[in-house]
Amino acid sequence: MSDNNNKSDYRPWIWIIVTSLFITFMTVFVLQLTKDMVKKRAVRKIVTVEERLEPFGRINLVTSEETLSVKNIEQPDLPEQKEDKVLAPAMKVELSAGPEHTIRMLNVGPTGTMVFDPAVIKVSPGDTLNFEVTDMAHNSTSIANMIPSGSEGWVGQMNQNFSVTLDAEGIYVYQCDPHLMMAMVGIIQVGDAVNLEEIKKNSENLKKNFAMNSDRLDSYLSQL
Ligand SMILES: [Cu+2]
Repeated sequence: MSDNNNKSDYRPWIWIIVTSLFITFMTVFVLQLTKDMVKKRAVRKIVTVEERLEPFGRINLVTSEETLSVKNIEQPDLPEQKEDKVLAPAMKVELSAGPEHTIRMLNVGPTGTMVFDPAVIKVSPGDTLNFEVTDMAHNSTSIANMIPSGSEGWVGQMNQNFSVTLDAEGIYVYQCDPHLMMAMVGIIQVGDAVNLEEIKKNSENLKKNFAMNSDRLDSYLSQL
């Protein structure tokens, strides 16, 4: 009798343990299922242009003996990026009227993402170019071997409007330092394109810095 009593004393405990195990198992199962669903949703989430194009990397201008060369420093692995659409067949750029011209720095512009606008401009010797930081995190720096010989070029500070007056005739190619990898470059032609051949030659080297929009510079040059 006492044996039977002892046995029946254990029964509720066995049930409690079995039930607890079952509840634990079900909870883990449901949690895992929810996690998977959330994961699948996150993958499907649409990534905005801004999220894709957050500034990354860092470009420094390094002075060598005679020329400045452009180098990438600590270039991170790039996320998969969509290329901008290839531009329509190039229209030749017209001479801009007046002694002053504004070039805006944009995250999204008429010719793509991370662009100067206008990206290609033709002006007269002695004209002034006003760089305007319409969007943040941009600057404009001339590229040493891609401006007319004898010209000093310029180095614009980040997030600051500034002006440059260009007297020497020829083509000036400039870049936005943080977005060179995305081919954020621009071209100013002052008077005649006397250094076009040299610019075309040196553009091959510059293009090595582009991780995307690699045809952008050629497209700009074809407008001259
Ligand atoms: Cu920029």
